[in-house]
Amino acid sequence: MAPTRVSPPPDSFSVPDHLTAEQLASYNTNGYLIIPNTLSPATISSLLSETHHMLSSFSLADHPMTKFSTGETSHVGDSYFLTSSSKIHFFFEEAAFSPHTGALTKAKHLAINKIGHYLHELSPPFKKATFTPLHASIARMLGFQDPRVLQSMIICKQPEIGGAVRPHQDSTFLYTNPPSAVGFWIALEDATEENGCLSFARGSHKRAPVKSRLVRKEGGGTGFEDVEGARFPAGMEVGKDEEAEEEEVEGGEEVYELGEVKSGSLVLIHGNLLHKSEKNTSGKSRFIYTFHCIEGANEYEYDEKNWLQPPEDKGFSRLFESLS
Ligand SMILES: O=C(O)CCC(=O)C(=O)O
Repeated sequence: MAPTRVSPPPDSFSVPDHLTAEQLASYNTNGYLIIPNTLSPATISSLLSETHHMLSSFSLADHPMTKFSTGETSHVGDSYFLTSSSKIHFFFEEAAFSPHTGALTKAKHLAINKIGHYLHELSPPFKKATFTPLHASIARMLGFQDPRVLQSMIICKQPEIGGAVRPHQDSTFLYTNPPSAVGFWIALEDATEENGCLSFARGSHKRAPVKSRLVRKEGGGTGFEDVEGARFPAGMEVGKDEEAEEEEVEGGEEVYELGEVKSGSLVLIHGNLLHKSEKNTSGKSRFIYTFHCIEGANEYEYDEKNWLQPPEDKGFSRLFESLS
C-alpha cells in the first residue's frame, strides 16, 4: 500500500530554540550576533500586515505630530514621547515635512519613522513574537536572572526619507546601574546597505564605556547626563587601564562593518556596543521590529531619572514569567 502523504502544516518552518556554543562565543567576542531564519514566513507576514494596519489606521486628527529626532546633545522629549512606555505611539520622520511650510509632504503611512513603545503588550502578533522560547533561552544563556522587556518598536526606515541613526550604545537610552541592556532586533524585510541596514563597531562593547544617559530634565523634556554609576556591565569592568581605553576609543576612529540581513533574521546587540544605521534614500522600506531587555534583579538599579518609566499598573514585562 502506498504510504499516506501528510502535507506539512502551512507554518511548519523550523525556528531555532537556543544559541549554539559558537554563537554565544561570537556574541561575547564581537558584541553582536546575527541569527538567520528566526521567524517563519507566516509570522513575518502577520507582523507586516499588523504594521501596515497600524500605519494606515492611526489618527492624525489628535496627533501632536511628534518627530523622532535624536542628536549628540538633544533628543525628542515631549509628553507624547515620555508617555509611550505603556502605549502605541507614532513618531514621524523628520524629513517627512516641508522645510518651508512645515506641512507633511508624504502620506501618513509613508511618513512614520517608528512606532513604540508598548507593542510587546498591546499588539497580539508582536506580543507573540516577543515572548518566545528562543528569546527566553537567549536571555538565560546571556546570564539574565530576571530579564524585563522595557520597550519595543517598529522602525520603518521609509523609502527615500528614512532617517539615519547616529552611532550610539543602547545602554545610553536604557541605563541600569550596572548596565545590562541587550537589544533583540528582528528584520521584517531584507536590510541592505541601500535601505540603511545596521552597522557595528565590532568588539566596541569591551572598550567603550557608557558615558552618558538619556534622562528626564527637571524643567521638562529630555537631555543627556554623565553616567555616575557603572559604565560597563557587571563582570566586564575595565580595570586601571580605563582611561587609556577611553582615550583609545575617543582618539581613534571606530570602524563600522555592515550587517546586511535577510528578513526573519534576529540580531542581538550588546548594550555597550557602538552601532548605527545610515539614511534610506532607496525606493525600498526597511521595516524591523526591536525590543530591549534589562536585568530586573534587585542589585540592578533603574532610577526615576530615566526617560522611560515603567507602566504604572504592572512595571516592565518579565520575559520568563510571560512564557510560563
Ligand atoms: O534599526 C535601526 O536603524 C537602528 C536601531 C538601533 O540602533 C537600536 O534599536 O538600537
